[in-house]
Amino acid sequence: MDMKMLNLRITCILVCFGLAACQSESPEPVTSQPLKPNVIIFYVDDLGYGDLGSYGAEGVETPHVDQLAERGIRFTDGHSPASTCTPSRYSLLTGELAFRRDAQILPGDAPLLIDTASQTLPRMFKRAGYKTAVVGKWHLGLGLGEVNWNDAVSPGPLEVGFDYSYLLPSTGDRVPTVYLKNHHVENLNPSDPITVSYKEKLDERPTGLSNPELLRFKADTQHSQTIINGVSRIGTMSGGEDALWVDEEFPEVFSGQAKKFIDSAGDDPFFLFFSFHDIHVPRLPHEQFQGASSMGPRGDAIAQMDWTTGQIVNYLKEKGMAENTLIIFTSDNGPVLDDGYDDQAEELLGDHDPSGGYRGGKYSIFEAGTRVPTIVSWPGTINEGESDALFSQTDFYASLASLVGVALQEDEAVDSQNMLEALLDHEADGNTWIVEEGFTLALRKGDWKYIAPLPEDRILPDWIDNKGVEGGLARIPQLYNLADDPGETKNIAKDKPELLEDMRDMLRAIQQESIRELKEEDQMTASNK
Ligand code: NG6
Ligand code: CA
Repeated sequence: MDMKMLNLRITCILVCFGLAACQSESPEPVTSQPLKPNVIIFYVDDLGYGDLGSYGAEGVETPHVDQLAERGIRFTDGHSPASTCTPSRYSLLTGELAFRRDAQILPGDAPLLIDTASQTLPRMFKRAGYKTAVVGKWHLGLGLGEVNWNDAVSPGPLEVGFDYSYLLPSTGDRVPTVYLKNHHVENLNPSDPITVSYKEKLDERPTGLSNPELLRFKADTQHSQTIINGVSRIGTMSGGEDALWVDEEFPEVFSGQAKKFIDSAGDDPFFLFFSFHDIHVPRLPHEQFQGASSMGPRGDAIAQMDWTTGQIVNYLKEKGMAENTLIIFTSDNGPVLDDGYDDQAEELLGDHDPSGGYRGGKYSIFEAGTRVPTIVSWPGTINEGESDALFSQTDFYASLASLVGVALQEDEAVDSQNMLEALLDHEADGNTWIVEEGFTLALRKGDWKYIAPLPEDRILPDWIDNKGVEGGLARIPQLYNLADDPGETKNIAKDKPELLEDMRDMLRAIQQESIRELKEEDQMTASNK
């Protein structure tokens, strides 16, 4: 397609259908025939800004993902909502900032965090006629508390808008280490029921503390409970022998599930939330990827993640669906090396910089906590290239609603801004400001970044200081200019009292009111002038 035709197509998507993103009373689509491409969100776990070939990685190659970047938009200022998993996933799927729900890293026995009565990203897609599925890591809680894993586990993804789910219920390092298919544990033998406890030790299986000689690698105390597949995990579990997953099989199992779901959608458009376990700990790549990088298991897990992406993207190509599928590829938070297991991530790093030149990483309020690789690909439709547009994954909800012609309800995705133009055109502007979260909040406005002091009453997990990551937390306000100081080394709060006050007030206002309300007030003030 020549450039003129391409621009015309993007303009038509934005003008003809994008109007729908304005909120309305009606939950129904307000346009007659918006484009309805399939949408896949590839959500990698803990992938840092510098962890892909196309973002400067050393020591590992990522050809499949790099190809998406080549035939798409490669963003340099795209952000996960938070620097840990649960709050990021919560904001992505609800369009609401996670601090409003006080969403923190959830234990493996936590109840479902998302309100089943609320609108969600998959529900929005269903209103547009999509089939929806989540495959992979969930970590948003399941059930109502005290889950009985031998019975139907509910509420979960099916109760918040997914038609199909095939889950790793919490994280790879937390029990239960079983797959949950819709409401039920896969391959469960009823005569060998599962019990899970995060409080007491269930003595059927050895733990890392009692039997360290059985471990493939050493772990910290929190990760030293039940041993499964030679690796100790957080929490204890007994029973369920036939249902236990084998970590090395994740790529085959999850990519297989994704393909099955794609087939099952038939002629309907689909939304697939493909949520990787990679490159979270424990990093146990399949034999095929062992040694694929020069960085040991962490690098090999990146290679495995790349292969898995390729499996699904190539499948779309084989089925002639590539040009009708919008792919978003990104990560839930920044990178971490030692996250509880002695897998040599630090020792074998070489020249690789997982944070890609930014400061901090997972758990951090500095940029590398949330600035993550972000790629959008939709061959033949979008204006490909590199984009420095600022935006947050919280904005995907309103943007995608706009794309598929769904009008948002008044209380739906209240912090999500329609950034569709930026997602489709590398020359378009991004958001004026975004919120970042990492145990405290930060506000980005252009190149300015204000980090709020750590609240007095905030209790941090006691392991946080041992991660080798700079948290960026302080009891005093911080202000940085990322244009001159991308590494956030010079706190200029004292030199810019007025700007500091403006940004502090803005962030406080966001804590009181939703971003949508604030933007509407802004527009009203502007139109009254
Ligand atoms: C922490 C775990 C860490 C990881 C993290 C969740 C300890 C000491 N650390 O509690 O290993 O599991 O939770 O990571 O237990 S996330 O990417 O899902 O947010
Ligand atoms: Ca994560």
